[in-house]
Amino acid sequence: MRYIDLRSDTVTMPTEEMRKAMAEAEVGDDVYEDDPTVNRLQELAAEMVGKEAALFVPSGTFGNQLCVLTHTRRGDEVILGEDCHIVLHEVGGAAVIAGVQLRTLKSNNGMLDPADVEAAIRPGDDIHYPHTGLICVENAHGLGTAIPVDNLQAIKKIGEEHGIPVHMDGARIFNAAVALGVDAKEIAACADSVQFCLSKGLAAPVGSLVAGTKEFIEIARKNRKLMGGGMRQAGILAAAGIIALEKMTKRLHIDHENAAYLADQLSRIPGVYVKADRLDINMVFFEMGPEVIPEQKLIDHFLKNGVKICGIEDGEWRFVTNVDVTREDIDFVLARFKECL
Ligand code: TLP
Repeated sequence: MRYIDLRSDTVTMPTEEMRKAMAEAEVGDDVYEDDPTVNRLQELAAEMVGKEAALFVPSGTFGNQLCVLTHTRRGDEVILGEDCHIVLHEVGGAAVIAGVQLRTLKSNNGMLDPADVEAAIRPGDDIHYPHTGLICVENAHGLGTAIPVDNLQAIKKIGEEHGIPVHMDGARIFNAAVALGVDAKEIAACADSVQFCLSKGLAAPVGSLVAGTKEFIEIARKNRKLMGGGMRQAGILAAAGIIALEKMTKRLHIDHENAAYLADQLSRIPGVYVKADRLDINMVFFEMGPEVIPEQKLIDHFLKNGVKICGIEDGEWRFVTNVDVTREDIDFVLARFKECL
């Protein structure tokens, strides 16, 4: 049975072209740096975000944690937003893997105030303080927003002034680029390292990239091995990733348009409160009390009709559009939603 899956953009299936490229991929042992397809993916990835080098890693979580580990020393403090993926959805990995503590800041729909970032940097002259080792930003933000480049530039400048590197969780950097109308390079230039995913809206089955200077990537390569992420004949996966970067980045605007359409239609339903200020990418967030439709009733009704959604998180529903969801699918979803009222 075909499902319309709005749980995330991680649920997309590889395209026919990807499956063919995977079957035919030339491969080698990537731990020896011998896999020509991985090498090609890494070169393309570095070029697309304007960095010297890139490294293929198993997932976005892996890429973020690898960068935290590579930038910091045990006991360091990392400054980042309280609602970012590294804090909320990475199982506390930064404490386990890098042994760092997270100093969370309030965000405005994902955007940090540069003044707050600067104020959170620990002075170096007090024996009690941890060392501030890293600042992390996220773009596009998981709250559904694209963070403006000037905000990121201001944070990068503060990092430079204090000798603190900036890592960007750019899981959806190409969505952010579309939303902001800029090249992904411009966004990535606001960070020393960037992680971005092939397996979100870009439809590749597995994988993320970490990009930065050659020197940073060489240290990250060793740390990737330490973390168990040396992947041998990974060209099978990289082949899909190349198509993800070359082709699928060009169609993300369709997912954004579909999300805007879905949001507009949902907002017309009494009792549904769409988060209109967080509609920059392919995500629609809304609140709806149980008196309108109880949570489990909506989930069950959708599932019975071939639509998958996640339950409420932090008081909000999230519907995510992706390459496998058409405009007709959205009309179908809206019709099922209304009949559930
Ligand atoms: N996000 C997933 C869930 O983990 C919440 C989703 O469905 O949105 N950074 C950001 C901003 C992300 O949204 C995600 C995945 C990751 C990192 C982690 O990527 P993976 O799932 O590849 O580890």
